[in-house]
Amino acid sequence: MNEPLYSVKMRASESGAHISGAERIVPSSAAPRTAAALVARALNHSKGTPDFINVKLERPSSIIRLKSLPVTTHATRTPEEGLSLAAELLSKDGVGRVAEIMAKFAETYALRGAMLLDADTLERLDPDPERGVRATCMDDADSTLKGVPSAKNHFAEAIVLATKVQNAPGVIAEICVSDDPDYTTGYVATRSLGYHRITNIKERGSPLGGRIFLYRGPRSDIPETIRFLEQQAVLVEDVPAISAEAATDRFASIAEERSIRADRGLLRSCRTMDAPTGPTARIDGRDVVVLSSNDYLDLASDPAVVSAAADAARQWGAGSGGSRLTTGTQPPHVALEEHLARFKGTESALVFPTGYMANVGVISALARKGDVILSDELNHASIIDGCRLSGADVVIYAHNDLSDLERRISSCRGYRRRVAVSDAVFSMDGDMLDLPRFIDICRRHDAFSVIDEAHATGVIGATGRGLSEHFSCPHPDVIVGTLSKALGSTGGFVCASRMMVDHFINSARSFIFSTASGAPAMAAADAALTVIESQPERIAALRGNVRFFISELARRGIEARTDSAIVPIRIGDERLALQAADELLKRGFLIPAIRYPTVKRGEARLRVAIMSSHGKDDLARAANLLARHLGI
Ligand code: WAQ
Ligand code: MG
Repeated sequence: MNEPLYSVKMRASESGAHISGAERIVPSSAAPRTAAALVARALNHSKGTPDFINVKLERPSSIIRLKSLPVTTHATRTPEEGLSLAAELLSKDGVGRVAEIMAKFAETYALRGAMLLDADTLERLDPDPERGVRATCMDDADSTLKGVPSAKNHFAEAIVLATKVQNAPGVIAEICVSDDPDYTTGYVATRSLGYHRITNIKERGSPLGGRIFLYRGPRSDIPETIRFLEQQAVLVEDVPAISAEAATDRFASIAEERSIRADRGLLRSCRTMDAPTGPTARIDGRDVVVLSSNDYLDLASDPAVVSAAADAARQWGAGSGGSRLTTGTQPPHVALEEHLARFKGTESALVFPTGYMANVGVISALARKGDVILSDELNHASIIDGCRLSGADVVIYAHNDLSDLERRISSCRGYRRRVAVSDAVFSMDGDMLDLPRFIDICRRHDAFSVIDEAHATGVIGATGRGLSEHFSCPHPDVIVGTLSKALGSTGGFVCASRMMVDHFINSARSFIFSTASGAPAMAAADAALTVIESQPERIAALRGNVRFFISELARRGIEARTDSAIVPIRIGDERLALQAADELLKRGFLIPAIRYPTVKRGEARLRVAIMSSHGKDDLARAANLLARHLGI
């Protein structure tokens, strides 16, 4: 390939102050995207928002290729230790007056470039004492393959610079300290010793950094040395791989992620609720109507449920003290599992510490490499994570589009196992799976059918038993569910045949390697099931409230639909959704904004969750505020 190479340089500043600079040498075909990537880097810099970005492309008249200096890393614990190692390395390579050279370092802090020092007389040789000498026009020869990193990779840039500098005529050594406050790694490079990284060479938090190039040779050669440093294009070959993590300032890169999230309206934090959360709660000392709880039937603080938990704590203790397969199984675990199986109408049930772990455990126990999982594009994150963990091929089908599932499953023949998995009720849209058709497709294509009834248990079906009750249809092969929503407790579960449950006991790693839930959580869920069985009117009340709220919205021109107790109100823009949620909270209604990555980018929404115990007046007021705030 004889494509011409171009040097692409970017420099960004704000009010004249330098923010970001970078350069690459790339084949002409890669030049446009390289320029774009460098501009993106400048625009997302943690140091500020540039008001000036200069991008310059040049075709160098000659390019030389140099082999990378060999790299050695020294882990030092303190800056003193780091600096004395640097001095030791320099003197080992025949540099005298090391202490005086190190003292000169203070004068480098103000420079944008490096100080060029006569190694013996310590005279400054760089022509511009305000700026110092800058090494430019260089790149890693493989950089087009590696792409342009979005965050500065200190090592990748420094090894290229150091290699060029040690090949400049007359230069015998370099010492470098980064000016990034959080990057404490510096280096000493010499032609014979190579590149020595020193992991702690300055105090964390200090913005003082600089470079000294040491020169030994005739004065008459200095102009050529400076020309070489500033103008000669250089590609460095065989740069050793150092993990991006080890070479990127790890704290600065975390701060950068945070600022990008904040810019996009995607920053999150935990909010403390000051009172038990039911249909109402207290936040920052103020009473609010909660329209975001998954405690659909208001069982988390039901007296029967609470006293069952308290009794169990007294009898069995707060924690189980062990995995279910060692010493963690207590009578309340067994009783709850029997009750769950009876309630759902399956042979057997198994409890997991959380619903997330139930999905991850079940899916990774059903499928592995050589298998295929078909997964709805809007399935919950715990299903997605289970798919990833399994190692199986994953085929995503269009949301709730069972024709698409059927098309895709038809072409999944060569696999050992096929597994189709879907939420029963989709947590962010509130719509429901067509279970009879799902099961039919799975049977015809010899696939395991798995559904997650997290938002269906206690909500769907006349007595809250879920989708099979609603559709009067058989069960799928595996039902996953949670104790943490309508059952008012905490934990997850699986309902299936004895054979399948036994398989999960033996192979679901999130079950095997977790400490069992405590007896109080088990007894609470058990008592909640009893309440649901004896008071089906709670489910009727929940359904009545959902219908009422939807009609209140409709009366005010907001079209919303749901098959469950989740009512999404679409906004789109993340920041607008956040503003709406803030506004509603100020007026006493807690309705959270749901944003990426929970939903797709640009599909932010307010997500209302209805409870059986909400008052009609509160629901009507919420609908009113929504209509007013959304400007309808
Ligand atoms: N030419 C000469 N001097 C320069 C240049 C250049 N192109 N760029 C920066 N300097 C000077 C300037 O005074 C800076 O304040 C100082 O060097 C430090 O620059 O993990 O990040 O870009 O092995 O902060 C070394 C360790 C990281 C890497 C060096 O330098 C590793 C670093 P920074
Ligand atoms: Mg820097």
